[in-house]
Parts: sequence; C-alpha cells; structure tokens
Amino acid sequence: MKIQELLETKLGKTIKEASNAEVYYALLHVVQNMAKDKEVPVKKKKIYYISAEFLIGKLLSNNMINLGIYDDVKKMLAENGKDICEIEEIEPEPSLGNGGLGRLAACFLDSIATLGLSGDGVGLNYHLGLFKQEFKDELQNAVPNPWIEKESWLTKTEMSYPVTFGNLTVNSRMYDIEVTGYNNQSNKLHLFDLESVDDSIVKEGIDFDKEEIEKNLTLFLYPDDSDDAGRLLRIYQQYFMVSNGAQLILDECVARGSNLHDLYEYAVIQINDTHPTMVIPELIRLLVARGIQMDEAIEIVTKTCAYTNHTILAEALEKWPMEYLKKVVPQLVPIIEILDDKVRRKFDDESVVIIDKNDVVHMAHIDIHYGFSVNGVASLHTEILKDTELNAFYKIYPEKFNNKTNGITFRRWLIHCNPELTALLDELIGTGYRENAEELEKLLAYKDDDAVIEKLLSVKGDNKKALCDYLKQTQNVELNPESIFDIQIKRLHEYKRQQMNALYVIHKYKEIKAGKKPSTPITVIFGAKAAPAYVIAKDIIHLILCLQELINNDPEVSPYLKVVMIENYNVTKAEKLIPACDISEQISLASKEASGTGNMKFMLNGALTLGTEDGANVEIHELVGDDNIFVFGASSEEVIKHYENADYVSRDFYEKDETIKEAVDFITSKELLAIGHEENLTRLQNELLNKDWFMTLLDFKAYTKKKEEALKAYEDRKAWAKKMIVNIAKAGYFSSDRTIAEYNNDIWHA
Ligand code: 26Q
Repeated sequence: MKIQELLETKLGKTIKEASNAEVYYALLHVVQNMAKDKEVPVKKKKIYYISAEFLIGKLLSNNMINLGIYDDVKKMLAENGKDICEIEEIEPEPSLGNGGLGRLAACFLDSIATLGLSGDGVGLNYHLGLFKQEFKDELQNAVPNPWIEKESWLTKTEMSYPVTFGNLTVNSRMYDIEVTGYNNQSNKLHLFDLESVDDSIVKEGIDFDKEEIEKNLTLFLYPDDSDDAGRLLRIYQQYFMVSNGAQLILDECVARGSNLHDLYEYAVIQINDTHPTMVIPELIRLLVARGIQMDEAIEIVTKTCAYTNHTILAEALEKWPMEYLKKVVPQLVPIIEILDDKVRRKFDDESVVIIDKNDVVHMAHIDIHYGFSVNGVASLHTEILKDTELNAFYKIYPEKFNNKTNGITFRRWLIHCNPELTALLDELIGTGYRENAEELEKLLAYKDDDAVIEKLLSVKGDNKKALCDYLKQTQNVELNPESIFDIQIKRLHEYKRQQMNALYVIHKYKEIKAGKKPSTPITVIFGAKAAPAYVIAKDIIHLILCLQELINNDPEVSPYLKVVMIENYNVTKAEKLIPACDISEQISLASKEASGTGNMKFMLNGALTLGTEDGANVEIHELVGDDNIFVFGASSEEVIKHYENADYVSRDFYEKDETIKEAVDFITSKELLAIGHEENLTRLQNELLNKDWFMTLLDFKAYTKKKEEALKAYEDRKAWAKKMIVNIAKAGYFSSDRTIAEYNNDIWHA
C-alpha cells in the first residue's frame, strides 16, 4: 500500500482533513511498522552498547530519511496542504542525555544499524529526562521536561526482570525504540523503567522526594555533566540499568545457543564511561548463580566487556564509597572485594586498586582490570590517558589501550539539518558520500569554481536567514543575517570557557563604545545548560544574559554587536543553529575536552573553527591545514605543566594587562550591576581573579587576537568560502560510520 493510503486508513479521513497532530501520530505508526519490518535475526555475536544516556533527538524525520521515504512523504504532504516542518514541530524531543556522551551514543546506534551490524542500546527510560531551561530575571530556572506521550516511539514490551536492592525487589518493564539504519536494517534501543514511578512527586522546579526509590528511580536524568553528584539515587539507577541489561544479555545469548562458558562469542558489551560499570560484577554474580565457578566467571566477563573513557577531569571520575554500595547493592560487595583482592595480589601499587584505603570504590579501575579494551575518544585524549591519567594501567596492560576518535551521523547532522547544502553536494559530487563519507573530498575539485563558491555562500546565507526567522518567532530577538554568526553551543562548564567568550564580548562592546566599529557586524550566540548545583556555571549564564540585555538595548552598539543566549538549548535547536554558523567556538582549555563532537558538526556544515589544540580539534587542524582553521592558546603540554608546577596565577595576568583588567572589571561595572545581581557577578569576578582553575586569563589575549584574525578573514568572502569547502570536504573522517567500523574491526569483531 502507498504511504498516503496507509496514513488515510489509519486516520479514517483524508490528510487534507486531518490536523498536523493527527498526521504526526499516524506517520509515527506507519514509520514504526516500516522500521519493525527491517529487523533482521542476529547471526551469532551481538553488540550491546550500555549507556546511562541516549540523546536521540526527535525521531520522525530521522527515521523517514533512514527508511528512504522522506522526500516522497514531504512531497505527498505538500500536495495535501501540509508542511512537513510544522508536523515535525508536534514531536516532543526526548532529552535522555546531558550532552556529548549521550549524543555520541545516539550517533553510534545510527551507524551500527547503518553498517548492518546487530547491536542494541541498553539504557533507562527517564520520565522527565534532562530539565528544561527557562530564563527569568537573567537567571537559569530548571523545570521538568515531560516527553513521554500516550502514543510515542516507545513500545511497551512483555519483558520484565526482578532487580534486588538489599531487601527491596522491584520488577522492571522494558520499552523499545526502533533504531533505523540508513538504507539498512533496524536494531533496538532498550530502555528499562519501573511502573511504580510517580511523576506527581515532583515539587518546586525539579525538586522531588528522594526517599521512596520505587517512586523516583527513573524519574529524572541526573543533570550533572562532569560534576560528581555523589548521590545514592544515582547508584540505584545505575544498578537498575545494568542488572536489567545483564539479565537480558544472558537470556538472549542462551536463546542464540550460548552455553555461557562461551558468552564472549555471543555478546560484546561496550561500557559508555563508568556509569554502567556495575554490569561487570553483576554479570559475574549471575554467571556464578547459574553454576559457573568464580574464576571462570571473571574470565568470561573480562573477555566480554570493553570500556570507553570520556573524561580526564578528576572530579568526573566516578568513585563510590563502599558504604553506599553496601546499602544499595550488597550482593555485589563480596564480588567487588574479590576483584580488588585479585588486583592487590598481582600488583603492588595502591594507585591501581579497586577499593582504596579510604574504602572508596574506583569504578574505572574495575573496567580496566576486568575488561579487554580501554579506549579514549580522540588521539590527544588517548595519549593523555596513556601518558598521565591512566599511565599506571597503561604500563600493566599496554595491549588493552586504543583510540577511537569520535564521529557524528551525517544523516542527522547534514542530510536532515541542512537540506540545502545536501542538495548542493548531491548536485556536485553525487550521493555516494551519504554512505561513504570520505567521498566528500570530491568537493575539493570545486575549490576554485566561482559558481560553486557563490552557491555555497548563498546556502549559508539562507540558513542564517532561516535561523533569524526562528529566533524572532521563539525568542523575539531581531538578528542581522548579514552579520557574522559566531556560535558556542555546548554544556556550560568552566573548562569549556564560555566565560572567555563573554570577556571577548565585553572587550568588543568597550571598543565600539570608544568609537572603534567592526566592519562587519558580529552576532555572538550562546546555548548552554548549567547543572543546577554548579554555582559558577550559573553565574556565567547570568553574565551572558546581562550582556545580552545591555548590548542589544544600546542603540550605539547593537548595530555592530549582538549577543543571544538560546533558551533551553537541545538537539532540535542544535539542528537549526549549526547550519547557520560562520565561526565555531571550540575554546576549551587544552587537555580538558576529551574530544568534542559539536566541532565536527560545525565543520561538516561549513563553519570555520576558532579553537584550541584540544580534543578532536587537533585532528580537524591536521586534516584542513593551518590556512583553514583559527588555532590559538597554550598547548596541552604547557597546561599540564602549569598544573604540575601549580604556577598559574590568574591575578598576574589581570594586573599586567590593561585589556584583561578592563574586561574583568566590567563584570561588576555599574552598567551590569544595574541589570544583574551583585552576588552572582561578584562571585564570578572573584573566581576569575583568585582561582581561574581553567586558565581563562592565560589564553585571553591569544583568543582575542585570533578572533580578530578570523573576523578579518571573513571580509574576503571568496577566500572564506574556499576555506568552507576544505572544511566540508575533509569532514568525512568524522562520520560515525568510520568510528563504528573501527570499533568493530578493533574491539567488537561482530
Ligand atoms: C557522573 C556522576 C554522577 C552524576 C553524573 C555524572 C556524569 C554525567 C554525564 C558524568 C559525565 C557526564 C557526561 C560526560 C560527557 O558528555 N563527556 C563528553 O563526551 C563526549 C563524547 O565522547 C566528548 O566529545 C566530550 O569531550 C566529553 O566532555
């Protein structure tokens, strides 16, 4: 049956007569069924990607693209008076992730299915996901973000497992979301939930009663990005996730013919950071319960599990007090003790133990000793792990360490979010790049083609206009599409240094006030959520909102400089912002950003990177060459030395440099105090002057200088467009299809 007929049968009326919402829900069912038809039986080995976060974004268009029906449906809807974009608007965004790590997991599921591999995601069905951000009084407000509707992409399954916490046993419920590969098979994302969870216990904002686990277990996603929340509830969530996952994996493998002694021939488990680490002792426990000897169980699990590290920030490495584990997962404690004992017998090195002398359990150490692979997420990151952070482990197990530079799915981050650029690429180099991303290099042949340059600039211009319209509608801000769009969108964290960008804005504001006007106007766009417990991060948002208020309302300045803080930045907004970007801000303190993936999305969409030599920026730099990127700042070696020698003193930079002093002083100027709160602004200023742990002032001068260079380069439109071409052409390396092929060749062998 044709899709129109299927839809109209489902609707019981014509598409013309139906509302946008009715069409959306009918499409959802049709697409879901088409996806189910693409499931294929697993041959033998299956990949299980376990992650506390899957930041999947809206699914309708993505699924239609992957099923190859998007263009036809769009056309058919248009013929019936319906705009596909308006229908997309109906879908709520599932926000089951904080940022990079969760979005990476979503890109990986897309690529696993696209490459025709059997691999499912295992995670949690948070009812409210990450909080929704609202701005009030120049401050971030966190409110609940319900996303589950009566009809949704979730399919309730028959599967349920008992999970025991001490003397409490609960029964889970598994929900599935179809994961469609591009022109290929469908896999599944399994999200576990508890039917007793009670959304009504949420009180003020996102506060809720943490006493009754059965009511709140899967209520919220922990809103912490790299800040150790150290909460019991987090351990309950993690154990619930991995116990369900482990039971599912064992059942499925047995059903496929495993005798459990050969589990590793039927399953490979990729552990996404340490959040799912308890899957290791839990699997050992379950294997022993099924009659396998402890030593053999440990060996089987070690051959089945592989670990990915996403951070070197010490405060983000999960360490749980034994006392917590005794309370939540007493059945794992004897196993963790055995694992620790084995390590202590073999190695005389306190830095590699599992339970340290303070009775604290180091989750990453479990993964490294009792997994067969440890990988970092960009070359520089993996090198730092081997040389410093995990050096003691690297010396013991050099063969376990490997790098897997992150990637992004081009289906969502090019074909879906930037149809105009996609059409231009199709016209110039054919459609082969959609499945073989390296073919983007064919674009290099057009570097000196004036007609192509003009078309490329016009696509960018159209995307900028579309963003202006969107922001006018949603946030009532008026932007100049002829200005330079300079964008920094990512979680708010001091190491990512949004504060450095804000200081630049102050510097520019002061210059304009003094009569020095930029030849092309500049629009500085931020989007970021701060963990509600992260005080300084919220102060930085406050500063940006105050600057937005001051600058946009100053008629002397606003024709030349505008500041916009995007409210509730999420995947859907990223899809609108990235195609419209000219300058991609990737300005983390070198050595701190493990990889970054926004940097890749911007590059693919023809933005030029202004960045430090950090994470995957280093690899972008290598690919595009010095002429097509703006790199600045202290190197990771220098930064690591500063930490070792404890010799960075931010106040010295403030006192020695008049520009820095002016910018920092302005944080508590009468202009800003008239708009904002003294408490927040003073606290932030003091932080920069007395601590500045992530060395903002160290790099500020180099940053301003490089940014001026980028702004100047923008003036030569043709030369700029050539740089855009090189960036797009070289972005093929960052397809998550390449990353997943590497995981499969080096780690999974599925
Ligand atoms: C830990 C303990 C308690 C509560 C929460 C957490 C927690 C939650 C989320 C710790 C870390 C995260 C998220 C980390 C993350 O997103 N890391 C990013 O991963 C990306 C994908 O590899 C990289 O590109 C980024 O560089 C890295 O910051």
